[in-house]
Amino acid sequence: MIKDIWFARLTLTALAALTPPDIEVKITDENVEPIDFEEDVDLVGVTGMVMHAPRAYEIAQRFRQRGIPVVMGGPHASSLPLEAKEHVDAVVIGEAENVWEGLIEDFNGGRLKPFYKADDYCSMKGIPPPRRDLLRREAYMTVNCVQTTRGCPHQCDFCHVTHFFGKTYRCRPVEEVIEEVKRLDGEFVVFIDDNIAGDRHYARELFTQLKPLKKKWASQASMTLTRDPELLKLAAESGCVSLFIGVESLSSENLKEVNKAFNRVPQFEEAMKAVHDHDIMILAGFIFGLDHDDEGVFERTLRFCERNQIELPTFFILTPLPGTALFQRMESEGRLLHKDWGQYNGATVVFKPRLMTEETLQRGFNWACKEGYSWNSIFKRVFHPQQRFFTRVVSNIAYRSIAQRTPEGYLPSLSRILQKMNDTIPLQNTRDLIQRVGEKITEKKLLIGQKAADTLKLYSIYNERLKTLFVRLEGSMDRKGAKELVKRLKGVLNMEIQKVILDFKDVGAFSSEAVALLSRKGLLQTEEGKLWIAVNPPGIRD
Ligand code: B12
Ligand code: SF4
Repeated sequence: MIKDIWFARLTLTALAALTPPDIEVKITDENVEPIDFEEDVDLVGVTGMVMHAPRAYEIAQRFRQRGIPVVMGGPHASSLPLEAKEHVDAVVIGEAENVWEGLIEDFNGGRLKPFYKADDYCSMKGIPPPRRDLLRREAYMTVNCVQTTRGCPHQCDFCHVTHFFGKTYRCRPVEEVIEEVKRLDGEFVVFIDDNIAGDRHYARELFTQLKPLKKKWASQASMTLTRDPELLKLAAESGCVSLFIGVESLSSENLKEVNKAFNRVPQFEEAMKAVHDHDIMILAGFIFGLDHDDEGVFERTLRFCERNQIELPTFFILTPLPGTALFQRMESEGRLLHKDWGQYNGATVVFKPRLMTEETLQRGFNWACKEGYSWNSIFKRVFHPQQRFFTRVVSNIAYRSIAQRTPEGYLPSLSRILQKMNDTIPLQNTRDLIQRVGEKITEKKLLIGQKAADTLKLYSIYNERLKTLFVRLEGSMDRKGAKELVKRLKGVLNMEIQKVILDFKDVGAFSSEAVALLSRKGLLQTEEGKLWIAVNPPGIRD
């Protein structure tokens, strides 16, 4: 049987390990077993991410009805402690290491406080090994989950990690990690860090000391690791077999807007290749619905995954999690649809996207999940010469079984057209080009030096709400390029697009024939120094 739950979260096993040894602890992970609400217990602790909040409150209510006090901690309760407190007796805000023992003493003395928050982040030295013995081992692919660091040096607007851990990036002493890993059964370990290579020196030391243990491991890392050949090689030599990498978006504008510009789009293909060259499998995360995403994003992203043979693409719908900068922005812009936390699960639209409707985003996401794990797409992604072909196939089959539960989706009708509207047009004729300033250029070399180029690049983005296509042009335009542009525009104006705005600001040079053609078609106006024009139906003049 392929298990849905791949590995156990460390949360409750870590908490159990912090509990004084004379107290009996039982863990119930509702992902894999039902809760016994009649169980004879003195104190209940619940945890959960934002999407688990409604269920966590329900569980709390059931125990409190029996007079059993409930404590809640974890990402949701830490972001919204006042809300959580309405449902439980005490809330632990942030890490438990420095407060859990005190809380238990207070409980034993009958003076449980409403909130517990440590004055500082805990030391990573001497953290007791998690109580894996309390888990139903057979329910998980592995319980060998180990944490080596907490936090992340970056601060992406949509991510909860830096909000939770502050700007700290703390590392456990390498020898303690190694001791813990040595004691684990089996050869496979999951490092559940958010960014295992956030501190280069620490990662170097960790990987070096892992090498002799001959374990295989998986973890998460930011894209910066792909630009560090030495560290990547060391990771592979130390047993790294797969990495979850947050690629997030193929648009530099999107990445800049969410404070993730350290993901450099022009280097993505190279980055994926660098990881593959070390036989490391890639689980790549992509977010749909960012402010520069139009209807073309779903297909564009999936084709990128296929082209780069990304073994396990994972798609998420942008989700403003409470506590994040993204949440604040969306709330202040009035774009949150509701605060039904159960739907803040990364698979449901909970905000108003900028360039498409909620429905288009939801259906497009559903399409990408299903199509991404269609046999056709799996074949394109898994057949490559790197090692572990069998693992690639088996994990794709497992992901496919999850993806198939996604509701029906469809590829937005304009998707193909939008891809076409972004195809570069090569320059055919370099003679007779006139720079925008009016100077004639004859030398191609000069051309390139003068901001013109031997291609015409199109950056097209469609706003479904305004039914408007914005096309920014960059490079040089000869007659052939102008003709091709006219042809493509005629094609789009036949569709539901009502308006096209062309922006010629970045066209460094035009041929006189191109200017004549565009002017005749009513597409180019240069009056008042403006080099842009809006085209409205009935559209382009014949
Ligand atoms: C491993 C992991 C996963 C694994 C989970 C495996 C599993 N079987 O559940 C996988 C990869 C599957 C996963 C998936 C998802 N994850 Co995740 N995941 C993590 C990660 C990296 C580590 C979790 C962990 O074990 N931490 C180690 C323990 C020790 O820390 P902790 O849980 O925070 O617990 C400490 C305190 O919070 C506190 N505490 C916590 N609970 C309680 C309860 C009580 C009673 C008390 C007293 C204290 C307490 O005490 C602990 C010790 O200090 C965290 C990031 C992180 N660093 O925590 C993200 C994180 C939890 N995941 C997150 C998200 C969003 C998801 C997804 C929803 C992503 C998606 N859109 O699909 C899915 C949901 C999956 C699901 N169905 O539950 C977010 C949650 C944000 C939020 N505010 O809700 C986090 C914080 C990452 C992020 N980028 O923001 N995830
Ligand atoms: S790099 Fe990853 S873990 Fe770090 S802040 Fe950004 S999304 Fe979060």
